[in-house]
Amino acid sequence: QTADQITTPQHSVEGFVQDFLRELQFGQGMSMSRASTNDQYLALARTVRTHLMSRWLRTLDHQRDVQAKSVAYLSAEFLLGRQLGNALLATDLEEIVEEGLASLGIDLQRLRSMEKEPGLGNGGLGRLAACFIDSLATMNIPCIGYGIRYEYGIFRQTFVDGWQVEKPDAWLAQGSPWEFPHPEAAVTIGFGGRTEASTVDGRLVTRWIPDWQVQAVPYNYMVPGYHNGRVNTLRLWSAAATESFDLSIFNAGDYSAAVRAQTAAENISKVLYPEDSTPQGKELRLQQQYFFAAASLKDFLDNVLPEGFDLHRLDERIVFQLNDTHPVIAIPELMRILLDEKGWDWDEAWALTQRCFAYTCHTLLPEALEVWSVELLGRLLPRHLEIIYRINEDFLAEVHTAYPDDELRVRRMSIIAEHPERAVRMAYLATVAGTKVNGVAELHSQLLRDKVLQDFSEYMPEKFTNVTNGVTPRRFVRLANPRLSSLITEAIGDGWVTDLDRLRELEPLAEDAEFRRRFREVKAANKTRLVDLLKVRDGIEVSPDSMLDVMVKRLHEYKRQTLKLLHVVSLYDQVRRGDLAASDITPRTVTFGAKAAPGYKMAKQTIGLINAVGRTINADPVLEGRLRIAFPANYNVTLAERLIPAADLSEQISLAGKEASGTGNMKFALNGALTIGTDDGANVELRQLVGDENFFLFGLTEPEVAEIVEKGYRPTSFYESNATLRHALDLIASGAFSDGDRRTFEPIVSNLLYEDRFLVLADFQAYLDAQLVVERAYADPDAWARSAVLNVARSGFFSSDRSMRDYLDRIWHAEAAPVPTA
Ligand code: 26Y
Repeated sequence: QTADQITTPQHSVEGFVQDFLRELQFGQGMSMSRASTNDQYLALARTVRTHLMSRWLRTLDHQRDVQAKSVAYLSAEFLLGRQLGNALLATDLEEIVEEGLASLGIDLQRLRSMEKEPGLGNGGLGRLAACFIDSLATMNIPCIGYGIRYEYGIFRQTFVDGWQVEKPDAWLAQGSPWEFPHPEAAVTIGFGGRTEASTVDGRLVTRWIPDWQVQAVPYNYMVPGYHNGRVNTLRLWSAAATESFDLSIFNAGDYSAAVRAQTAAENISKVLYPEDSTPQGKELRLQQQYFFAAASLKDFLDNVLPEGFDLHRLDERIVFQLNDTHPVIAIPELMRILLDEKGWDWDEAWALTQRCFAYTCHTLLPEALEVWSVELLGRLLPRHLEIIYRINEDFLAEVHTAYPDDELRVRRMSIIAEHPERAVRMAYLATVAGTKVNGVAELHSQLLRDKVLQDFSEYMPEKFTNVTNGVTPRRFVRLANPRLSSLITEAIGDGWVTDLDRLRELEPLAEDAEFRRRFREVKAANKTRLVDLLKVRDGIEVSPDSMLDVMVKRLHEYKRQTLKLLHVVSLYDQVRRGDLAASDITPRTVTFGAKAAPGYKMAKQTIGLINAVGRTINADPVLEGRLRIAFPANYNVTLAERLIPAADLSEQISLAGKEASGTGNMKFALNGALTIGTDDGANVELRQLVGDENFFLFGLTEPEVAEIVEKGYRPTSFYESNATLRHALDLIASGAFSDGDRRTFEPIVSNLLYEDRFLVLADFQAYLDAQLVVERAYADPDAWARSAVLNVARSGFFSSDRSMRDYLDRIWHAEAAPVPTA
């Protein structure tokens, strides 16, 4: 059957109601009277997805016919967020569904709230991958996303006495209507064992004989373009035991052992690792990485490419984009396939491999650069280790030729580190093997070139480039902020949804008093919506009349949540001392959202401290209506979509030179919050775009930080010379927030006093000063609204559509392939 024969469901209220009832009865097996809300949600999801199905099949047919170059986005994380809203938007079904359900007495919003978001990512990197595949679909670029279908995504955060307690995220438990399993298309992935060299027809051939195997079962997800008839595919792999493996043990009569083997195999895709900056070299993580990298390559070569395709031209059909180092093991895997399975010689295989991969780096922290011990890699993937050694040998010989008198440099550039143990530096491997290496914001790319990968950028400068991150305007403006979207559309039409630069057309309206009034109305309504949600979701009482000051992101020392907290503590302390009248404080609700990696002690302490300070301040009648802390648990994409549109002030206060880009910063600006921020990551570009007068800049610059650190930073000197700071820190140390127990938060206080790796104390005064500027600005709501409108109008650059354009021009060289509509 061809796609043309597929009947598309009707795009009408009556048609929808019929389809929905049919799904409920024949799909879900439920009558209207007996159906639970979850049954209704599942039936709705299945009804909506049928609207995408014909587009999906047509996209696949079209791909086969035109054979355009595709992008394979390899990522260990895809932090998708809820699917229903996005599917409704892509198919233009929002109004029809709302009306149809209402006619049945069902509230669409209620069904939407049933959906558990797939939390298959930690934070920025995973969410970026989700934004990118959304943009590629919308721009009609053939793309396939490859990743892992974790049975448990990022943990669900709860607070017990203010301390973080992690709960498993059983996101699949209530049914998962957005995925399509294909067990018949499973591929087998080997691990362990040994290699065997032999001579065939006078040629040396090597074979890898793994000693255990697992099945990789693909689960397909639809990635709909916005109103364009394209639906790309996201293929996530799930691990299962191989039948033969089970059977051999079963035949030996040990049934229990067979079941245990199955469990061991399934462990590979069981859970997302919740660490996002200190790789621990865990064997299971390396298994996950090879599992999905190898399955994805095999899938593309065997199933996506047409039969008989000449692999020498592989780079004309695909580019594998490596989202950080997590999929980098795909590089030696492609070499292994070409050498050992296809019988190519080394130079031929290496030349092709070097044309097929590109690498994106997302960090600057040295401790976040992934290395795998030679011992572990050799044990799990012996053939790959041999290949990596050979790549390194050839590469170092080349470097030696280029710098014959610089043995030190040659050693520095080795893909194999010698200390503290022999280990493979995955970022170096990716740099050597890829066509391009990119950072994720201008400053970050510059620092990559000048610091992290300096030797490499000197040796092969042409490989290095920048692509500043972006976010999808579909989810983060159109869906998350319907009121602002309507206001914008009314003013300039709806073209901005796929061409975000057009927000520029709003600039003159910043001078229009009526527009500013309506803009403020939108913000106020969004705040009310958030206040209602926080009450129901978390039992938190927030005043809609205060400044909503928001810091949401993973909890990390370099992001400096403690700096924000010291600001709050110092306001509280000044009021307590009588140095500041509570009535002189601009009413604010300081809102945090942050998960800490479960093994990251300092981060978990900080969560405890935020909640402890919140408990004290929120209970203090003197500060009532003036200063509040709100810390809803379990910050995720769904909460972000509610929080960001309501925010007045966006906190982007990382130590300069540490935040590679940030993407929350972009979402806030696009939703009309003003930013208080350091000169770091994409903040730099944001400030240049919106203008100094519409951005609250503070703090040391990256070169200043480097100089202070070079000279020897002494945090106590700031403590000693700044009374406000001293009082705030002393108050925490005194046990004021821990029932008088001085030990509770001692680790945080001593860390700040005696180490302070991220110069919180050095930037403290500058931050307080900047917050005073914020207060003065907020005192004039109309002027604030003018700045906020200008932030929206000038942030169109941060659309992930623009990021995709940059990747296409600078790295991928693929083109749009519009899918013909039926
Ligand atoms: C290896 C393992 C421990 C690991 C797992 C996840 C290492 C890193 C990560 C995730 C990193 C991440 O999310 N980085 C963020 O990427 C964003 C998208 O480029 C940036 O905006 C942000 O600055 C960066 O911290």
